[in-house]
Amino acid sequence: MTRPNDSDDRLTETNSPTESTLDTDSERDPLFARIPRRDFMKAGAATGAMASLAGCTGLLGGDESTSLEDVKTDVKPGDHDDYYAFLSGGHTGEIRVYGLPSMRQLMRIPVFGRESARGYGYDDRTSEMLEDAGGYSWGDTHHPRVSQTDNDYDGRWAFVNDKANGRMARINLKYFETDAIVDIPNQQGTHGACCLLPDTKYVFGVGEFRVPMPNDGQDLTDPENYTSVIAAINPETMNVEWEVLVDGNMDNGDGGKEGRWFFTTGYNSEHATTQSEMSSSDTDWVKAFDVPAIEEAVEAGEYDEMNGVPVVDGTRDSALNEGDRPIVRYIDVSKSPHGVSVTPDGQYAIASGKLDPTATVIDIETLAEADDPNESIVGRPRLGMGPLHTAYDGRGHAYTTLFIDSQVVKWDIEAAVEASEESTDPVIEKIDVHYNPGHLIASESYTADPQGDWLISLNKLSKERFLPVGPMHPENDQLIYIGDDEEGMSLVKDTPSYAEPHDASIVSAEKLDPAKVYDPEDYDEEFVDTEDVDISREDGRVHVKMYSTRNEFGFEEVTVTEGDEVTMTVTNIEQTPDILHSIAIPEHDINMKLAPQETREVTFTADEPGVYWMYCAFFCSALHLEMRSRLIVEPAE
Ligand code: RUQ
Ligand code: CUA
Repeated sequence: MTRPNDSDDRLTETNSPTESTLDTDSERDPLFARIPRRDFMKAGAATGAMASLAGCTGLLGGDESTSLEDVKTDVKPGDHDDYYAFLSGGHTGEIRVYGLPSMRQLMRIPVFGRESARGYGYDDRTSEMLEDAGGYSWGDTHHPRVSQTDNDYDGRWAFVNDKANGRMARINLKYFETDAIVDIPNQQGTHGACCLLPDTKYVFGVGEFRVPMPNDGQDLTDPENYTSVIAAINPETMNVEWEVLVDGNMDNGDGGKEGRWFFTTGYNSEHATTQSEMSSSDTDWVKAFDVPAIEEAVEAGEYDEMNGVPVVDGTRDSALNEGDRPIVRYIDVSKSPHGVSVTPDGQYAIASGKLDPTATVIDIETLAEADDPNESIVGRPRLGMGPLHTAYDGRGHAYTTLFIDSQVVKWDIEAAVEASEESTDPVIEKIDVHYNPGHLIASESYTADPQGDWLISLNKLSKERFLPVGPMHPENDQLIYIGDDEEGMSLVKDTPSYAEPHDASIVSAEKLDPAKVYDPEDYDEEFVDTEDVDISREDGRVHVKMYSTRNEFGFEEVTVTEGDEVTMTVTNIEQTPDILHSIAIPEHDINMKLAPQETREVTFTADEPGVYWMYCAFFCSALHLEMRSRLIVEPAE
């Protein structure tokens, strides 16, 4: 198999650090003058109308500044929150669902690891899914992104990456459960996860770790042969449609709003393998992927197939980057940028400096025409130490976490475009957070119409803010009110959290419509009603079909023979929401959650003769403890 860039000079050339081509102020001023000023208020007015239609006190119009006294900050017992927040769980491999503004944890959704309360990874369907996706027992979730249609949340799915094993998962928001995982070929360390908008045509997995391609034991020691790719995943099928090979590695990503551009930050333009070498150059890149141009290249067969995926060469010197429509534009930014996010109006991509105290504002409209993509850099405000990620309120402000300063800085985007480079003038205010924030997210910040009221700062350290619980401290997710431009940002709540939220998406409650019970049409397992109970035996295989309901299983006992392969198909026939059962089988490492109208199936070998009380692990009624069935395993003759 040939490498996509086999004959490419890139393999022998030394990638000397690109010189910074940031223009001087005087050179750039004429360009600044050419940039059309976008009216940020437009989006705000639309949101305001929507909020009043919804009659929801928690939703601000994007252009309205509202005092904290006039908004709901406490959610009374029995009342509902205004928003869902989907927080990643980092190396717990899960997603957590919070309500906002209460910051109550409503649910946990296991994604990359088994989880016993749900029986996720215990029944046949979910354990096969985890097995097919590589069979790892954990993952590292960072960036939960919710699907959109027309740049607004459509309630279908959430997606999240696995940085540890190069995977992407899909969560079905009808059931709030993981329904697909793709093990991304040719990619290690899938970091950014984000959608191509306006309609979530692709979910992009952004490859952080550079490895030889194929990573099969060859080219181990020559880092020049290491590569990293972005992967375009079809959200419906979760197939990887194509990948693009790049110089340097990649980190975070975000999609433009108009279906053309996709942005990633990256460090290691040096192609190094040690930390000191990776930060030796003064600049790295934001890469802007021209998606339609890439699609054309794929159509035209201009790729090499690698592990079943068309891989397009987007390295700087590739033929596809030489014509008048390069497929990847490399924009020079200060070294080791971290987050990149597109403004709600789709005009700018803003990359945070991390090692540099500035953010880089890239004008997206000019990117297509610019001979030198560096000409599209239209602002570089000085924000503070350790800028990592940026979120938006829809009123023209950006909010950036300052990891080293332990602050969130609020700044004016247009002022940053007008100001000279490294000016602090665009900074409006800073608020202390506790401590060392990584990501932050504002309500609906990833859409075209952020709500502009709440922001969560996902702080890596809590230090002494909570009761001590041993050497491992909780992290601290702080809720900040950003809806009042006169009074400024207000810290409203501290929320201890278990390791380790990296990013979140905040979605208005009315945009999701989760099911209360399962629809049997939505799964392949056979629904077992009271009249369908059955035990069939054939050649050492036993198939038990039974139901569960308050307070019984379809069989009071099930007798099998040592060595039998047993499949149990179990339906919860309840119609009543919130009445869950499970079937837990002691000493067989089995527990299957059964929500109302849900059927699950589990297959195991009955290899130890004895009596095992299969029981229901959800406290479902007064006779819950009595809800059990006896599994009798008779010794083989
Ligand atoms: S990256 S804060 Cu995935 Cu910033 Cu963690
Ligand atoms: Cu069913 Cu407890």
